[in-house]
Amino acid sequence: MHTATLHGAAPAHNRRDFLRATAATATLVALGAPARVALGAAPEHSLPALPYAMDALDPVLSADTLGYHHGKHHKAYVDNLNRLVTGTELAGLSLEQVIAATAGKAAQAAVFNNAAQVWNHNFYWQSLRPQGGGEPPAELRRHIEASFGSLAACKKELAAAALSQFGSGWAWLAADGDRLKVIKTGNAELPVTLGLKPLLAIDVWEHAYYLDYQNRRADYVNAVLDKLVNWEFALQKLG
Ligand code: MN3
Repeated sequence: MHTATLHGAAPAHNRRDFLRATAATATLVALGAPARVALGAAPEHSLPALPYAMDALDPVLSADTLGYHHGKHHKAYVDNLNRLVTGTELAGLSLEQVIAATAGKAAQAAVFNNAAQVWNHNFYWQSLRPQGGGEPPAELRRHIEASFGSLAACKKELAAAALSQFGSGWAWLAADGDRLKVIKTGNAELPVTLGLKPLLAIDVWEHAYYLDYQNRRADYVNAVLDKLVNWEFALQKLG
């Protein structure tokens, strides 16, 4: 009797789910949203592989943190962006073009946020490297000393920006013409929309450090600056 009840209940439950799913699909079609990517079409934007092994930044950042951060968070931004641009006038544009076309437009906030977060994470992974930190190359050090007085002052300003960013966001080393400066941005905002050239990014969203450092953002930021930051990449970006 018990088994019969379960068997009897299951189809009704499935039918309800089916009706709900059908109604949702009908709503999407009515709104003109693409139900799925056209058959055979490659997604517009892709998730770049990490520039090092998943465990290469351990113990500063664990393989667990990189697995979630790259494989779930970064990937979700890529997937959301592809879903949002497919079938729109933004399809076929490069990531940078999508960001430029949507920045500051309230109606395009979802596209901008996902596109900018894809770009920011692409940049963040390159801002780190195994056995990073330490001394910048001489040419970058000269620029740092001219702008901040010393490497220590530059790192202190980067840490202060990362710690004082209220809620989710980013701390950046950026170039404003010949001058280097430290800025912080909220959520997905990025230096290029402010007319600055980004050199290094530090992700201060909680997903970047919570598995390894819980609420200790300062420990995460200082460990990144001392042990992972990729000064060679910053010099390359300075050009
Ligand atoms: Mn992140």
